Amino acid sequence: MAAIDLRSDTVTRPGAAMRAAMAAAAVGDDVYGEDPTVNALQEAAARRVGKEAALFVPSGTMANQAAIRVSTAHGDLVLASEGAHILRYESGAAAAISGVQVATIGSAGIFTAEDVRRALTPRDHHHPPCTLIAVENTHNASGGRVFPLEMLSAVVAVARERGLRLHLDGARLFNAEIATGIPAARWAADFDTVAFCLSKGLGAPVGSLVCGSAATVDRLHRVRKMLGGGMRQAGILAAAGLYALEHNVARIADDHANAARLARGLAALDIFVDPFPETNIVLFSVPNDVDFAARLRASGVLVNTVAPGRFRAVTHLDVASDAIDDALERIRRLCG
Ligand code: TLP
Repeated sequence: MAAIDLRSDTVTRPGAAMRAAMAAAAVGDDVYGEDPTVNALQEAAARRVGKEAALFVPSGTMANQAAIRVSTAHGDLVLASEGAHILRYESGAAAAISGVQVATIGSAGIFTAEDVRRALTPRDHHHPPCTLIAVENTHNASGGRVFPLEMLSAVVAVARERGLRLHLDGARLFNAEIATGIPAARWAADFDTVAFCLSKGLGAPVGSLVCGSAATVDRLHRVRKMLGGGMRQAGILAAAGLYALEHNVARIADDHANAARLARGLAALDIFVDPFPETNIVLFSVPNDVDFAARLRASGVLVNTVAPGRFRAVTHLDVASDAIDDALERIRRLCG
């Protein structure tokens, strides 16, 4: 019985065509800036999100943390969403690497301009200066929610008024593009730094891009080196990323359809799904059953526990709609 792995969209394995692109990649030493495939990926990524330049880094965490590092000074305040990945799941890096204090605002992954205004510190010596707002779109911990564009524009207006910088954790930026029809470049337009991952919905094995002005990317480059993220013949990995950007964006619509299919199927089994997924992440609850994920694993369906009795299932390139039906059947047998 093959396992159906819904723990994350990070679990995908490169298929034959992606592996062929990797095998054929022209490479060089990227620390010297001489890897033609890395350079091509960086140019393609910058174009795709409408920025001057981009930098290839090993992970979404490094992309976010390098961005925070270049936009803040030690002792600054960063505003982010409730449940923000940069705060919750990056091993304390914002404090450890940038020495910043992160305060969360709003609820369920989104916040208003008013939330920002209320959180802004007075300019006196008691308070940390607020220098950066971080937006996560789509928002992982709130079930792949899309940050509404109008709300974002109002947040951007406050940031401009107060001279704050803006970072977009767009680990799943292309999920937002596909869910809304609003291009990634429009979502990214007002941000000083934009991170997106190749190794989630796009199905590449490794890597993220962090994008911005040429001057910002130059500073990011130094931070990447400092963090040990300078890679050598990384074109082998970049080739997978180029392949993913070309072939795996439009198909994200299938992941969203599968997430909706899973959510409907769970609801039909009287399992509480909340919120209904906007993209590829399904959050559901089986109250008083803390062992549900372990029992489900024994029947060959893998999900993550996000809180006691609350679970996350993520759809991706390696699960087709019949695997969703199969997972639902295994869950039905477990619950029945
Ligand atoms: N998220 C992972 C886990 O860390 C929770 C997952 O399985 O969803 N930003 C966001 C919004 C993310 O969801 C993630 C990864 C990252 C950044 C970090 O990316 P990596 O894992 O490449 O460092």
